[in-house]
Parts: sequence; structure tokens; C-alpha cells
Amino acid sequence: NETARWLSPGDSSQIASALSVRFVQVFGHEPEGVFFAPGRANLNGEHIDFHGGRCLPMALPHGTYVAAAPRQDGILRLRTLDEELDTGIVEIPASAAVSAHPHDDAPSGPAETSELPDWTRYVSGVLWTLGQLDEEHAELRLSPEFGADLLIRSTLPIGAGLSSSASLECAAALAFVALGTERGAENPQGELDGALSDAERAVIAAACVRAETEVVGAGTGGLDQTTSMRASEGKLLSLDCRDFSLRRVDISFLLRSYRFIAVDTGQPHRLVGGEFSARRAESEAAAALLGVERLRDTVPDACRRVDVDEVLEEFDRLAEGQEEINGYSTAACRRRLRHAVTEMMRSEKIHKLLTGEAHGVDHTAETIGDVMSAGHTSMRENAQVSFEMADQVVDTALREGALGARLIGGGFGGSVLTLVPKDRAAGMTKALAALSPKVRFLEVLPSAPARVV
Ligand code: GAF
Repeated sequence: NETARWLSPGDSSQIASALSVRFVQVFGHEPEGVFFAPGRANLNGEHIDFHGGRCLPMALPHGTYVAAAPRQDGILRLRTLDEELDTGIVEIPASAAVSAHPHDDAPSGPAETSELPDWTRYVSGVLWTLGQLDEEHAELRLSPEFGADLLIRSTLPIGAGLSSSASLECAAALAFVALGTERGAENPQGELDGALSDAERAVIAAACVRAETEVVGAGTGGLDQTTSMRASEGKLLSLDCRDFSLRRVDISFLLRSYRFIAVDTGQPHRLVGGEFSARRAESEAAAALLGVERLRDTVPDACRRVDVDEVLEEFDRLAEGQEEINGYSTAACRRRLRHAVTEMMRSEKIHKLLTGEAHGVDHTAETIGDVMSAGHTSMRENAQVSFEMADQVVDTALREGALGARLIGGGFGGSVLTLVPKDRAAGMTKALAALSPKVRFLEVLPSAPARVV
């Protein structure tokens, strides 16, 4: 039954009420609030956020809900309702939040706490980084005594490249800010959303990035957390990861005739695994060889056309005779460089198209579709993060009338984003459903950022 293949975001207020009821059953007292943060899809700009590239994400209607209540004893008690992850209440002394979760490079933590489930690091990490904020951001800083009870439920598939981790971090962060900071105390919960400025949301997003890189040990670049905290309903973000400035572009004109549908291939991925970090490290080695801090320095802005072959020639000249750069194969570094430069140029092209003069809906849709598919080819051949099922989904979607299709997120598993004319969507999803019983669909409607429900 094809309808069963659609993952619905559900009704926010119903989910929040049901979660509050469960919270009382689990913790024996009422939650003080329910907080939500969305996952994301990205039209273009994969594996370039950490190089200061431009990304074109939007928040999904799907995401993570957190029902929460503060505690006065500095303890964090967490439980997830995800059937595969739930092991009952997990208790972490807040003061041990970080030592309990050393990532691979950190000294190991106390034996009795190192058994904690991996997913809890995303939450305890955020508790720690929000406690580390400096004087300038004191209003958003958690006190060291702060603790909380959290019940978690996600409407996103976990590990499907749709940013389930960042949405958990951001929902937990918003709960912590609401319940344990001056900013939260100043604003009754329902008003906190509106009261938080975009700059404050950026500070919270940065704390979430820090939790993921320093506590979880996944070298993410900020795309996911920024989208979850700062997205806008009905809008695509044109996010410049040099300084995380962004423009919000209305794409409702496009959604009148076309649909964005995300296809979860059913093959999960993990960013903490070595492959993602290796890809990042290879591209960083290419940057080091070229003598630039980040690869964005080779593609400064939309106004200057960059010839990728010239950049590659320069790379070849500098790499001549070297089989390795900083311990990474020169051939691999060259491919990562080609991916990063072409991916950045594709983003600049769409940025110009969407922020410049209108060229008509169909022209815009076709150009976006072409960029998406070219992005996939580069994910497959240059970044080398695609996999058989993703390639099959892309080929099938294009054959069935999609204007564009591409793997999104970190790769090695995860989801494909498609752009399809409304009248071709049913045929496309039918053909995709026939590929594997694990395939699932999500309607991608650009949605609002992290909020109090
Ligand atoms: C993951 C990371 F978390 C992001 O920062 C980004 O690098 C993405 O992979 C690839 O574009 O989602």
C-alpha cells in the first residue's frame, strides 16, 4: 500500500499533547513545555558548509519533539520514544555531561557512564555547550546546576540524511534556553519564539554545532543546525557559510506547480563513522595544498565566474610528483576539490537565479532540477559518497518525470531529494516504491524553525 510509504509530519499540537501525557507516565510529574525543531532538505551545497560554501536548505515539517521540565539537582534524565533506541530512562549527572561522552580523541570518561547510549550525547553535549557561553551571551547561558527531564519523540527517520541529530540538538537546546536561562525567564514560553532574535538563534545553533563537533565527535559544518534554528516558512535559505549570513527566498511560486519530495532510501548512515570525516579531511588537504584556508576562497562570490579546470590545473602543478597530501591520496583530494568547487558554483547559480530578476516559473524549475542532478553526479563521482540505492532512486525519478534528483546530507546512506511536476508525482513515487519495500517518502514543504509548541 503506497499511502503507508508516506511519513507524515503529523499534527503538532496533537503530538505535543500526547507527549505531555506520556511524560507524566514516564517521569511522574507534568512537563513545563514541549519544544520542536525541524530536520532539513538541501537543494544544493553538500559537503561544502565546512569550506564556507553556500548551501540552499529548507526546514522540513518533520522533526524532533521534546517535552521537558527543569530539575534542581543538576541531573539530566532522558528517554526517547523511538522504538529502536529506547532503553528506558537514561540518567546523566549534568556535571558529567561531557566526561560521560568523550568522543574518540578525548580522554575516556568514567567507566560507569561510558555505557550511555550514543544518542544521549547530542543532548548532554548541548547542555554543556550552552553552559560554556561567554559573557556576551550570558542571557542564553545555562547555570552549572541546571538539570532537566526530557521525553523525546521524532517524526523524522533516524539516520536518513534529513538531519535527525541536529533537530534533536536544537529541540533540546530550545528547551534548555526556555527553562534554564535569563532569556527564558523573561519570556513566558509561548512568547519565547518571537522574542528570540535571529542573532540569538544563530548563537544557539553554534552551541549545537559545538556539541556535535566537540562532544559527539562528528565534524559537521553548521548547515543542519542553522537551518533548524533559523529557517522560515515557505522560504528556501540561501546560506553563506563563510559567516552564516542568509537570505530567505520565497519559493511558493514554485510549489504551485511542482513538489519537492524526499525519498528515504531505507539505508541509514552515521556521520560519526570514519567516512564523512575522511571526505572532509581530503578536501581540507586540497585546500592546504592550494594555500587557502577554506575552499570557498577559490569561489569568492556569484559575480566572478570560476573555471574549475584552472583550479584543478593549479592543484596539479602544486601536487606534481606527490602521491599523497597530508597523508591522503592525491587523486582522492583532487576529486574532493572538484566536487567542492563545482558544488559551490552550482549554489551561486541558483542564488543568482532566485535573488535576481524573475525568469519564469518553468525556467527556474528546470534550472534548479538540472543543478540538483548535476549535484548528484558530483556526489557520486567526485565526493564519492553515493551508494547503489541512491543512484537507482535518482535514475528512476528522472525517468519518471522528475526535473531533478540528488542525494542529500552526508551520504553513505540517507535520502534523495526530488523536484517533480505535480502531475508526475504519483507515477514517480509508484515507480520508486517498487524499488524496495524500505523506500519511504516525505513531502518537503519549507517550514518554520525551532519553536515552542
Ligand atoms: C552532514 C553535516 F552535518 C553537515 O554539516 C553537512 O556537511 C552535510 O552533512 C553535507 O553537506 O549533514
